[in-house]
Formats: sequence, C-alpha cells, structure tokens
Amino acid sequence: MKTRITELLNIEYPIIQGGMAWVAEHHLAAAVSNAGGLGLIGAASAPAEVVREEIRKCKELTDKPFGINVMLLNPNADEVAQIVVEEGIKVVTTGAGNPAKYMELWNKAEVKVIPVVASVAMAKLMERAGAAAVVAEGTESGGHIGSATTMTLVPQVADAVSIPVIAAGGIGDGRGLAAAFMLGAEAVQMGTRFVAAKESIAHDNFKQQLVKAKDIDSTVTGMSTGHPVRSLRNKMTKEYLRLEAEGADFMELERLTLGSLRRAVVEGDVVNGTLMAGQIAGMVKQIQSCEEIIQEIVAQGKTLLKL
Ligand code: TUI
Repeated sequence: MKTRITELLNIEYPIIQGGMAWVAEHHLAAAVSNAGGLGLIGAASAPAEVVREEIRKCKELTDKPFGINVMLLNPNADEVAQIVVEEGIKVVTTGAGNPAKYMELWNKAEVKVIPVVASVAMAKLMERAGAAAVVAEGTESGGHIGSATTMTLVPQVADAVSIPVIAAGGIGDGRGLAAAFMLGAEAVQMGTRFVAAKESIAHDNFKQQLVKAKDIDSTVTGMSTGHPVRSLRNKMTKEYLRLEAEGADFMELERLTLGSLRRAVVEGDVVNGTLMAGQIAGMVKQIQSCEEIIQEIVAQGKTLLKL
C-alpha cells in the first residue's frame, strides 16, 4: 500500500489518526505510529507548554514519525506553531481555519503542512500556499465539520490539486479505505475508530457509547453559530438543539457547551458531555488495540483493492 503519502510521511500504512481534542494525546499518537500509521497529538485548546510536554512524552514511547494537529481556533495557536518547530516535529495537520500565516515558518523548518479542508477552494488555496498534502474531510466526520460529503468532496479535491489527498469522514474499515482510494485519495484519516481504541484515554463510558451506537445516532449542533459540530445524540445535544430552535444567542449556547468535551472524554459524562463522533460510530463494534484496528483495515482494504 505504498502511496505518495506513505513516502512523504515515511510510514508503513496509509492511515492517519485524527487530531481529536482531549483524546489525541501521547499514548494514542504513539500507539498509532508504532502500529505503522501516523499518530497525531491534537493541540486543541491546550496551552503551548502542555503541547511541548506531550511531544516529549510521545518521543519516549515511539521512535516512529508522529505529528501535531494545530486547531486554529486555539488562542495559543501562535505559540503552538513555534513549539512544533522547536521540538523538531516534521508533520503538522491543521483544522478549523486557514493556516496561511504559519506556512512560511513551517516550510522554512521543513515541516510538512497538511491542512484539513472541507472545500475545493480551500484545498487549492492551501496548495498554492505550500501545503505538502491536504486532508479532504467530509461532513460524516465527528467534531467541527463542513457540509460536503466525503463521497463528493474527495474526488473534486483530487481533481483540483496535484498534491496528494487524504480522505476523512465516514471511514471506519477496509471498505472505507478501498473506497477512498477509488475516489482518488492516497491515505485516510480516521478519528472515531481510534477514540474507541484500547490505548485511547477516552473514558470507558464514552467508548461504550460508541460500541452501542447505531447508524443514525449522531447529530449536528451549532449550525446557527457557524461552527457545526457532530456528536452522539444525548441530553446535551437535545438541550442545545432546543435552545438553537428557540433562537438562543451565541453566548447562551457557548455557556451550555463550555467544558462539555472534557466532561465526556475525561469524566465519562455521557449525559451532559459532548461525545464528538462521526457517522461511523455505528461501525465501532469492540474495543481493540491500534495495532488490531490498523491490521484489520489494511487486510480488508488490500483484499478489496486486489493488492
Ligand atoms: O477541525 C476539525 N474538527 C474539529 S476542531 C474541534 S474543536 C471545536 N469545537 C467546537 C467548535 C469548533 C471547534 C472539533 N473538531 N476538523 C477539520 C476541519 N477543518 N473541518 C472543517 C475545517 C475547516 C473549516 C473552515 C477548515 C478550514 C476552514 O476555513 C475557514 C476559513 O476560511 O478560515
């Protein structure tokens, strides 16, 4: 399964772990990298020094390449961008915005920049700005999402840019991997399946909700705020959607969700927490190690692709 992405990132399998806030810390990133994929530490809204510590701990657990996801709504993003360079990280993915202002810094330091995009326009802009590849993320994904589906976005992005494309959103097994390749992708990024991994620090209550989830158990909140977020349906999403329908203002909605992802991931509050997850939650059947997840997906993908 050699592609331009496995070559670019120096990894064995074309599987990248999403940079999920609170979940994508050093244990998970190291486990994915040790299993032959690319693990990522999600900087999310963490202070920059916490990110530095995470990087150092990850280096103790793996000598394989791993990357950092910089969430661009993070008020500490400038400092995180600098720490990536100082710590010698060679791959960065970005989310929830345009990373143009960091491109020069990162490219000078030979950091490969892989922005996550939700449109063809943003993919083209990123290629011109010096991105090494793009992740085309469909609306099936968990967390903050765009509106195009993976099935429609990936081939349109693949046609529009010359740099390699990584597909994300709705990919949870080897069929998804094979389908992504058929659409023109050269790797996949997966989040939800890794939230439920043995090495993931997500609370067991969260993992069990994923195992229990069915096909239509995710919902999207925040359409009215311009920051739509997909998560598993629960009391929190019901309350949020009720307030949104009543025309609640942004601050009221913010108050409701403040700290809610941490409540879900760290405290295991599956009632009042935000269980960010993609539409493949219904395909999560058991808790497996990252090695088992990757081996299963690669074996199934190879058979389907007749490799
Ligand atoms: O970033 C993600 N997923 C995320 S970030 C996150 S933290 C958060 N929580 C609540 C509200 C907002 C953020 C949870 N999940 N995925 C990558 C992604 N990036 N999806 C869509 C985009 C995106 C959106 C707009 C990329 C670029 C973009 O550009 C807008 C512009 O023109 O600046």
